[in-house]
Amino acid sequence: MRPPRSMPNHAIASTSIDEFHEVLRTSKRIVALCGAGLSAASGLDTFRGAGGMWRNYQATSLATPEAFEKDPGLVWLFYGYRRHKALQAKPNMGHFALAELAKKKGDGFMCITQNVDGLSQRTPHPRSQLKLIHDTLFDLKCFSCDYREIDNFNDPVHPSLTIDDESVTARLAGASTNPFHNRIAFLDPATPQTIDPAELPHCPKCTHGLLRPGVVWFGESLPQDTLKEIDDWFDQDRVDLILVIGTSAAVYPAAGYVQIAKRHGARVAVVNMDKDSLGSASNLRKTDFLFQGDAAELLPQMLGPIRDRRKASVKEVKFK
Ligand code: BV8
Repeated sequence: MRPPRSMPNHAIASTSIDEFHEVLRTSKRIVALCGAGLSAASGLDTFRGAGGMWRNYQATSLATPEAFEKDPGLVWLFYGYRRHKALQAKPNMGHFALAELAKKKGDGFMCITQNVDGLSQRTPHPRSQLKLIHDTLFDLKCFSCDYREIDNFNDPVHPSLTIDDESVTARLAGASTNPFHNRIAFLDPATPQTIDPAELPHCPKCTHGLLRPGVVWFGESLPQDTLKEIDDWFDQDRVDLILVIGTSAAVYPAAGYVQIAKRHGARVAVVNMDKDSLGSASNLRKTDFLFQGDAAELLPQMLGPIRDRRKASVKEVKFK
């Protein structure tokens, strides 16, 4: 009997870890799609809920080229804060469990991450099996020319961008405590810029362009070489399982990989604190799985059978 339309879409998905282990054991090709929830246990904000706000600014409204055009200093303070937090943070057992799965499965596993925090890279996760589709906080690029600097872990990234509470609060003294007012003020050309752009880091190549965080902003295209690597992996053969981990799966094209995996024959296994807003991972089938809870706790249990405990290392990989 088909469940009535109103029935929540996950009601029929399995929550049995034993059934999942059976599927895991027999799966040759597995893909993971990860979001901010994977790094939540490492103390990093997510984009939804409280985490979605930075100092009364909507995080997503600062993650756009228009915002940088309008007030590069404000956007840099936002990214300076996130770089600092990410550098202070440590990969959690969820990141390490995925690294072990990657080592065990070799080319049979690909991890697509929307996260720009660099935590997966700080585990022994084979780099060729880790796809950074929104790039990273730790690359810098020129807003005007094609200059790109990789692996810049300076904190602060520039003397003008000290992110201690005091100086940021001083810099943002003019901002309202009401996010709505800030959005309006943001659109108002008369609103003064937070930091004089002359003070901000400039491109060493073209000298006039401002350096910007090397992440993919809304409205910007994703790294084509990475997208091609992902498509090539999908086109090699059927896919048995997609792990949808700590993501609201609402930002595209990333969220589209759930459907692509299902079209390649994959079962879906969702790992999320929240069982309702699952975005493109909604409409779970009875052959799919839903594990509600903290990814850092659930992933080691879920991937236990695959992980070779003797060799399982949780040794963090230091920055270069
Ligand atoms: C583009 C980097 C075109 C920067 C990011 C199709 C339909 C509709 C819209 C579009 C479409 N195609 C394109 C669009 C527009 C747009 C888009 O998708 N908009 C959305 C809002 C509708 N997409 C774009 O603009 C993309 N570019 O399309 O360009 C183009 C093409 C050619 C040429 C020119 C242009 C670019 C999108 C990338 C933007 N950059 N990040 C930065 O980080 O600052 S997106 C950013 O937001 C993240 O990377 C991520 O993708 C997204 C946030 O989602 P999550 O990571 O899932 O985080 P969230 O907080 O939402 O959810 C956390 C989840 O974890 C929750 O479910 C929570 O319950 C759970 N959770 C919390 N704690 C835990 C947990 N789970 C487990 N354990 C826990 N402990």
